[in-house]
Amino acid sequence: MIERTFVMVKPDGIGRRLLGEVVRRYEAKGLKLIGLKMQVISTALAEQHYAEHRQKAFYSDLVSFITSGPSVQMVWEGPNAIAVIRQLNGATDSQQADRGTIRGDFGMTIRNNIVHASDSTETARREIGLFFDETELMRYPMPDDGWLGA
Ligand code: FUP
Repeated sequence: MIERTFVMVKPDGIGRRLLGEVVRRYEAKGLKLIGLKMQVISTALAEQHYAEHRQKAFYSDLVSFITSGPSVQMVWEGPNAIAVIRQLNGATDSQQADRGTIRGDFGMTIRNNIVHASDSTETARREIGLFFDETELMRYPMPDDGWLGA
């Protein structure tokens, strides 16, 4: 199934000049970029984004970190894009993540793990809606749309 998923390159990823590397890996895989913006996200937006973690001990540090500098928000589309991008990103804890994944190759800690991506279709819909208007998502053909089933 062709899915959309939400990705954020976090302030550590931007600060370490890894935006291009992340985008390159998703493009090389064959995924399609349909939305992109850069902002310092507000505390209110960060709290909404991470609402499921409100009760966790790491929550306030997580909100401080994600609002500490510019981050890049993106929407990517492709066959099973949600699972495919989470595979490319690797395990949440960078120190456990497999080599060859973004977090395994570049992440330093569980918090400083370079990138966020949605973990289900429901989360993807919610997160895309938090950061993008439908009019900001591009519809355009790719040469391989036909044989990918798009
Ligand atoms: P993920 O879906 O891989 O982004 O991971 P989670 O939803 O479990 O966690 C969200 C973010 O909280 C992670 F990206 C990093 C941060 N985190 C911590 O800082 N400490 C923890 O113990 C667990 C997660």
